[in-house]
Amino acid sequence: MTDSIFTKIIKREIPANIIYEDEYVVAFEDVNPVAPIHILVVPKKQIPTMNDANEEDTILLGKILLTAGKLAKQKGVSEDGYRLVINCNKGAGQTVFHIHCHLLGGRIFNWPPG
Ligand code: DGP
Repeated sequence: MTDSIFTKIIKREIPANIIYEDEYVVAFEDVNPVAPIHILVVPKKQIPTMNDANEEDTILLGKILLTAGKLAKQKGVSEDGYRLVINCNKGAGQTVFHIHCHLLGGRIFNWPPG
């Protein structure tokens, strides 16, 4: 598998505003923000889509969500509310084929999404 753009960010081969890192995940600001807070939480393991995740990724998937929740608190949006989004495949708008969770906050979000 060739390195995704996110793996290149994780390896510091291309720049990003990295705000969190541990042994499982990296979080950085989205280059194209659609909300005042728009952070991507990305597993270090390069899994292309949610369709490719399996039982062995259970802890990793939990780490992604827990990290997003902690960052929401840290960024001060946890009480007002925030949205976590994982797009799977082109029909859902996925453009980078390395699983990632969008943390969106700082504005009102409609439901259902467009
Ligand atoms: P998705 O559509 O769910 O695959 O979201 C991909 C997001 O990744 C999109 O909001 C823009 C962001 N993105 C793409 N390339 C880069 C990059 O090189 N750096 C950063 N920081 N974000 C990127």
